[in-house]
Amino acid sequence: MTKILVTGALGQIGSELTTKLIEVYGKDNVIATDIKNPKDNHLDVTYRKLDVTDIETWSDLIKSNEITEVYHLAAMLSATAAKYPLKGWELNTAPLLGLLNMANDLGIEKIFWPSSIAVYGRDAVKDFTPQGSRKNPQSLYGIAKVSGEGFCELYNKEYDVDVRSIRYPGLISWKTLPGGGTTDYAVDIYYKALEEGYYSCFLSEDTELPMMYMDDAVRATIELMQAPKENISVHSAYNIHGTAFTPKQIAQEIKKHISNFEIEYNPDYRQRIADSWPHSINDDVANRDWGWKAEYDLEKMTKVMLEKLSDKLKKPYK
Ligand code: NAD
Ligand code: AKB
Repeated sequence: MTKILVTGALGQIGSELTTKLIEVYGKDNVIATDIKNPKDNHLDVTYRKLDVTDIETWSDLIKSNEITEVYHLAAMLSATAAKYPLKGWELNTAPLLGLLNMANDLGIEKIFWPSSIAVYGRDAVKDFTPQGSRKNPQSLYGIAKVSGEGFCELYNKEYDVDVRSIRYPGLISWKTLPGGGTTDYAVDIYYKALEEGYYSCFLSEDTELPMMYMDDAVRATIELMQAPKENISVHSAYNIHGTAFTPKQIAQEIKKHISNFEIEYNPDYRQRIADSWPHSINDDVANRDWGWKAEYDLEKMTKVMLEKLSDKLKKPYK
């Protein structure tokens, strides 16, 4: 019997991934946790307040609920981690190491932990970055993700912990707002296009970054976790490709639906982080090992984002 615990469940990915896990494994087999108070829980499932830096409470929760799979999503994203490096480092590294360290003793059969395209830095191949391209990130967040990937590889090789990971690109969704990332502009822009018809973008017009629609990201996560163990050849984290575009290209796509939409470019501190990341990702290895293939490109995603957000915000645009 699979019993799942999700950390950071009220965040951008957690909100949608937890809902999908409930659909796949049943409401009685999923526990959502986050540092937020129970009154902020919007998920229809058992919720426990948990700070993942408190390993003892985390371990008690896993033990008492006979948890077999942990999806560890709690983290600080790149832009916030650039502002609070010490806190970012502590949250993004030690809890993962703590979880891997207690996995075998607590009978955890599988762990999912997300990495990021931020592991690549200055010396990586920029276009369709291959799985094995050089990882010397220039952001604190990227350095923490490279360390996390190292922990996963170590605990898999030395202690046979079944931990699986994906290097998510920037994720785009309409249900929950992103929190403190460099790719957040690609969500904000849809809100502002509908609400104000204008967007001031914090990245320059030609900054190309790898991106993915949330439905693809959630599906990738479930497919990786359900893949047979013997198919998994990467124990650091898999590259996955969704789409890739610049602020100018997404603005042009939005203008096809909202013709008077206007954008200006006012790059800030996040530009340096974005400049150090790949433009697009090669995911041949994920495709070979567990059949990964994205379904959403910029055109299809823009159509869905505008339709869903227009309903949510009650801002008709047609
Ligand atoms: P998010 O910021 O939206 O959510 C993180 C959640 O963690 C929040 O709900 C927050 O309350 C919670 N949290 C913060 N500190 C905590 C603590 N000490 N204990 C428990 N919970 C705590 O982030 P997200 O976008 O959902 O990202 C989830 C994971 O995916 C992270 O590891 C992130 O690095 C990774 N990732 C995200 C993206 C993206 O575009 N969203 C891309 C690449 C990788
Ligand atoms: C961020 O911008 O920090 C995230 C990521 C790509 O890891 N969206």
